[in-house]
Amino acid sequence: MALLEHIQKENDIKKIAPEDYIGLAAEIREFIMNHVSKTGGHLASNLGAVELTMALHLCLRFPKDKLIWDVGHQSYTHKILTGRKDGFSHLRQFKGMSGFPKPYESHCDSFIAGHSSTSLSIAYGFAQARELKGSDETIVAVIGDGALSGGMAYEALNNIGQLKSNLIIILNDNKMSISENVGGMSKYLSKIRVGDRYNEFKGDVEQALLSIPKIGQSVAKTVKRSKDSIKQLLVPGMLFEDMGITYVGPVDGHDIDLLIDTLESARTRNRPILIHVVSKKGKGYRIAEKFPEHFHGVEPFDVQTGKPVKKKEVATYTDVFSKKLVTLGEQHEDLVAVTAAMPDGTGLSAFAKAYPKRFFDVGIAEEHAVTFAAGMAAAGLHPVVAIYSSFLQRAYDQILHDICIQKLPVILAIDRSGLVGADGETHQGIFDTTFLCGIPNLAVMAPKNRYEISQMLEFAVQYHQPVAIKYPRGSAFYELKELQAPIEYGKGEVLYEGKKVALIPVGKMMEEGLKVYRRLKTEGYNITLVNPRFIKPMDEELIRELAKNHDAIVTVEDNVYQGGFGQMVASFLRCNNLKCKISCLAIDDQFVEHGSVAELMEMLGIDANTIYTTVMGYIKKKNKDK
Ligand SMILES: Cc1ncc(C[n+]2csc(CCOP(=O)(O)OP(=O)(O)O)c2C)c(N)n1
Repeated sequence: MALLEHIQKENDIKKIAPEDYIGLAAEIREFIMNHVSKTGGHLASNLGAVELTMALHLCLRFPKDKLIWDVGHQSYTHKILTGRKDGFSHLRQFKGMSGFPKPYESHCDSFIAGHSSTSLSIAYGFAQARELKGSDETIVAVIGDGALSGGMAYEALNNIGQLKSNLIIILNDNKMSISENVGGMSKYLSKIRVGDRYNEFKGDVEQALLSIPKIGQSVAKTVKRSKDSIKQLLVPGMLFEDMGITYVGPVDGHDIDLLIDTLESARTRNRPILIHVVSKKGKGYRIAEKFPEHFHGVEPFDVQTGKPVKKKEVATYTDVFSKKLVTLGEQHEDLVAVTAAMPDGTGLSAFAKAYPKRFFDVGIAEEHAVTFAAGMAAAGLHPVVAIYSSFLQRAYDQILHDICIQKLPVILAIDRSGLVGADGETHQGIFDTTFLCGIPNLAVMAPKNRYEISQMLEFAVQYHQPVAIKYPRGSAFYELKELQAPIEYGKGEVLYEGKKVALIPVGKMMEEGLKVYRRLKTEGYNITLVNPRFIKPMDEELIRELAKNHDAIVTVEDNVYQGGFGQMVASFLRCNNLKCKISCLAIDDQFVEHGSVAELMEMLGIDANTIYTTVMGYIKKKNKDK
């Protein structure tokens, strides 16, 4: 790592001799491989963006210039070049370095990212601020071809075209989202990729004409005037140019010299420029180049074989959902499935394989996915939209306005609900109860274990109205198999009837709740354990009963307290003058950074120990009162 040793902070890369650039790129790749294979993280996108990031760092002045990453998962080289090499030994771990850009981590990170398709709006914001302040920083947004499938990117392009000053958009096109990219824009880009390099050609023609004595200049002028028609001939489509954004490219994303030249020249133009960079996802690691979708985000793996170090032990909730949906698809021909660029992550690829005509990947377009599903539902189909909880946040109005007002039969399968761990604050699914439960006509459920997610899906198919099933990342709880009472709309289930305290853990928190129930039992205390099943509508009759027969209710959830299940129960007790005491264990008003789920639960006070102490507090108090 001889060259990397010279890089301790931003701009140090400028001291590296140009003949060493290729060597430095190789060292960076090795560094990323070594660390990500141990800690896990985003691999393929980072390997593909090494030369591009180096070129950006060679041309930009940090921290003055602003580099805005879309999604931010490809920013590892940027972290290495801005003095954060040491952070990689604790990448994405509790209290360690984040896997995404964070301004509080470095003054070279301009903006927090994690969700897709935001970079162009942010860059436009920075550009307008620069104009108002009269400053002269260079502003660059790096957006992938996958992220360009998100609607916000087009909304921003629509504005950026009007800009009268410099703004550089790097379109890092590796032909992949997490899976193969989809849609018209993707096809459009592939056409450009195989087309001629328009910009070079334009320059050549002008130069050649100008060199003709006497008539050269006037012919060149005429040609310039008819620029558009020439472009129409040479560029297969002119979407960006027509929007007012100069298109440059395609440029080889692994040719540092060419990237530097292109960037330097783009910086001098007083207008928005889009540089179309073509790169290879997974570049330099053969297995990742071959299977980029498997190496997008990885757990620790063996570099030689590419296989995960830890064997997957039990089925995840996603696996169970995936399998059950295929079975239901066979019985219900109106069932269709929609993903927003996550066919593997959401487990919908199995459905896609079984019923290709009834499966739709819309790209990174959650808002569109939901409204598209609403359209299909209005036309008589029964769509299941599987989206991660944190990404569904951006489709709030679509759920409300397009599904729920009309009571359309759409099943929202909300994966990664609750704490997700290493991806951190942008990805924690800890707000879904809050943002969903205020919407009329929507039922919201959370399964206690792997058997119940299947039951809930069956229920949702029969129910034929708007319904959300939220379930967590990771292994599906397999205990309590014997308790499989049929699902009844709006009804919770009492798992074990006891005294004094009623413990109500929501969904995944049942794992912790059951531990506490069993521990207390061995200590001679018999409490009541309840599975709410429906967060909305809440089983008011059951809560009333529990309040009557217990001294205290303890709710537990991996959602924020504000607008959470506990707050709804507490408010119900209060509004109905029910005298039972209540403790709501939930996430206090905060964003939750990265760490393992177990560490985070402990930190947030929703783990078995905290539940035990809370319940014990009521048991002891009652004994003392006697
Ligand atoms: C709103 C949103 N939906 C989904 C995701 C999950 N996601 C992370 S990266 C990614 C693919 C991005 O593809 P691209 O922009 O081409 O970047 P690449 O990884 O290919 O470099 C997806 C779908 C996300 N981060 N944000």
